[in-house]
Amino acid sequence: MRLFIASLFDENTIERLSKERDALHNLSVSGSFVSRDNLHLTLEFLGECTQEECDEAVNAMDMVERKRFHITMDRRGFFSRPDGNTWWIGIEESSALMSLQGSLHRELVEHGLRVEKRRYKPHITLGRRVVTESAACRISPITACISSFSLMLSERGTHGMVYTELFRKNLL
Ligand code: 2AM
Repeated sequence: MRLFIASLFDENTIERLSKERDALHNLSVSGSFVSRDNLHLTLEFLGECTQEECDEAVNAMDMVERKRFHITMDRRGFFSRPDGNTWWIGIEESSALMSLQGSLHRELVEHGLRVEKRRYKPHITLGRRVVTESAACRISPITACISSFSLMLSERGTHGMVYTELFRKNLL
C-alpha cells in the first residue's frame, strides 16, 4: 500500500484552494489538476509500505504531541519538472509547521520507516504536468488552522488518484 501523511483542510479552505486551482486551470493549455477532495498539505511521503510499516507509522504519529497553529498560504509557484511543471500554493514561513514536520520525521525514523531525505518544502499541489501562461505570483492570503494530521492511503482509481484517511492524530 502507498502511504503518505498530510494535514487536511476545512471546507472554507478547500473552497478557497479550489478557486486558486480553477484560476490556474483557466490560464493553462493542459495539465492534470487536483480534485477538490484531494487537496492537502503533505507532511511526509512514505511510499510503498507493508501492513507492519503502516502500524508503525500510526505508532509514530501518536507520539507527536504538538499544539495546533495557523498557517497562511500566500503565493502560487511551481517546481520545474521534465514532463511539465508541478504548480502549487506556497505557505508563509512557519516555524510551527517546520517543527511539527521535524518532530513527525524523527518519530518515523525511530519507528523504522523509510522517509524522504530531501529538504521539506511545504506546498499544496494544484496541478501536475501543467503547461500554462501563468507566472509565479502572490495570492490573496488564505489562513487555515492545522489542527490534525492524517495517515493517507493513495490508490489509483478509474478517474484518478483516490486518497483514503486511515488514521488521524489531533493536535493539542
Ligand atoms: P506532490 O503533490 O508535490 O506531488 C501524495 O502522492 C502526496 O505525497 C503528494 O502531495 C506528493 O507531493 C507527496 N509526495 C512527496 N514525495 C513524493 C514522491 N517521491 N512521490 C510521490 N509523491 C510524493
